[in-house]
Amino acid sequence: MKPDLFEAPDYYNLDELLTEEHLLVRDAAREWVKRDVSPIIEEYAQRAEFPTQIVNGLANIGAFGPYIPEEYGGAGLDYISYGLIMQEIERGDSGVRSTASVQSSLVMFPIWKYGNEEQKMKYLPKLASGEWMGCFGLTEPDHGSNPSGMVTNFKDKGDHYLLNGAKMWISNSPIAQVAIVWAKNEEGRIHGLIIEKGMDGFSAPETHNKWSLRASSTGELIFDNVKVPKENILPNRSGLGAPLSCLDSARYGIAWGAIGAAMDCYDTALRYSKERVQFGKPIGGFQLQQKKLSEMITEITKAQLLAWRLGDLKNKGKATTAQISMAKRNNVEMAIKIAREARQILGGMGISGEYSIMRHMMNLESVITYEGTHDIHLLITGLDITGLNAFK
Ligand code: TGC
Ligand code: FAD
Repeated sequence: MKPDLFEAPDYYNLDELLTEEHLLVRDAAREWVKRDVSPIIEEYAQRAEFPTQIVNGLANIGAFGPYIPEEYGGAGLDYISYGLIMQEIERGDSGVRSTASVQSSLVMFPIWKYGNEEQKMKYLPKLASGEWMGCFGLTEPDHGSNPSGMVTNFKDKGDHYLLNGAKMWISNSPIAQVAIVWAKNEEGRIHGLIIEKGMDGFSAPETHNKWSLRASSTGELIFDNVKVPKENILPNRSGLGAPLSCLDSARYGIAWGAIGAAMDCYDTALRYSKERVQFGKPIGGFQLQQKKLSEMITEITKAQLLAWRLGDLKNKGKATTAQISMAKRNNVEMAIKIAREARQILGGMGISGEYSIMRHMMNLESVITYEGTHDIHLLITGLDITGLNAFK
């Protein structure tokens, strides 16, 4: 892979909206990605392998639980810092950002928000340091966009719960020591259970043959009469709203992360367009290529503004689910379109692993589907503005 020459675009001087702490956090993540992710990521993606050696680095830059209080091992940062970290990591690779999103928003967040003090002290510091990895099991083979129909269930057996069912498409599951699993009790009420690797009847086989997020480990979660200690239930919230609130936090991070992937594609294409000569001049001098590049920087700038304002609202506790949906949907689509255009600017070289663009493009095909598909987010906006529910 070519050396990482990334220069971040900031067309509207948005750095002026960031605090000194935001800039420090962002720059540390940026440097780490340049040093420890860019040189190795293409090779791991080609081999379809998660680079486990980057886990410590992710912990060191605060990517595991950026907004979790320091007393639980988190970084105690605000939501704009969290977003900036996700942006920088996804600039390197969406699969690496996935690992961080899941650990922070889908594993640490529910334990922090819905767990008791013993659970927080037992799990959060280990997850923050990367000593343990976690995963989040909501999606099932027959219930993706409609998780309320889930069939994974647990029965009260007196001194323990008995868990049965299966989850699929679970990021990090093959490498995780801990799984937050959403399952129905005998009354059909959804609860979160903390499942640990090694429990009898629990397995997490890896999913192979992905063309997307190849450097991220994805798998299933299979529960065959798993005896779950009663202290492993998350006591402080039940119902579908519990997992959906975790998704709010992860979708927020993706809205920022996708900007990173787009910035990397734009920056690569811009540099290439100034160096690649055809018909006696750099291709960046042709109007058709300038149109592509100008539209890219315009869309990136709009996405940056959307993310910043969303972060501002989130810091004030005012960001709504529908606002988060809009930003996730817009920014991922923006990134995928930019990846496609950037690939064309590189001509044949665009499909080569020498450059990051094709990897970003393939990764973004998952990002536009997971954490709520593009269509589902449109319908969340539709419900919010009309008051009419297209899901019922
Ligand atoms: P609905 O009737 O709307 O809601 C059910 C209950 O939940 C409450 N609620 C929320 N609570 C907190 N936060 C939110 N964001 C909430 N949204 C809804 C709601 O008030 C209600 O409460 P109550 O008390 O009345 O019961 O639910 P629905 O069944 O109609 O579904 C709505 C829909 C379709 C929007 C939702 O199911 C949905 O978002 N579906 C998409 C599923 C999804 O995004 N799955 C993601 C799986 S995880 C993943 O992809 C990880 S990828 C990780 C990575 O690698 O980065
Ligand atoms: P479906 O729900 O079957 O949707 C198929 C199509 O139908 C989509 O285009 C959808 O938009 C459309 N559709 C569905 N319902 C409607 C409707 N009401 N109106 C209009 N159109 C509709 N899940 C987890 O729980 N944890 C994870 O860690 C996780 N990681 C993932 C990692 C990867 C790489 C991938 C690909 C997925 C991951 N997922 C995870 C699952 C992901 O959240 C689901 O794939 C996603 O929610 C969509 O579900 P589905 O694939 O079953 O598609």
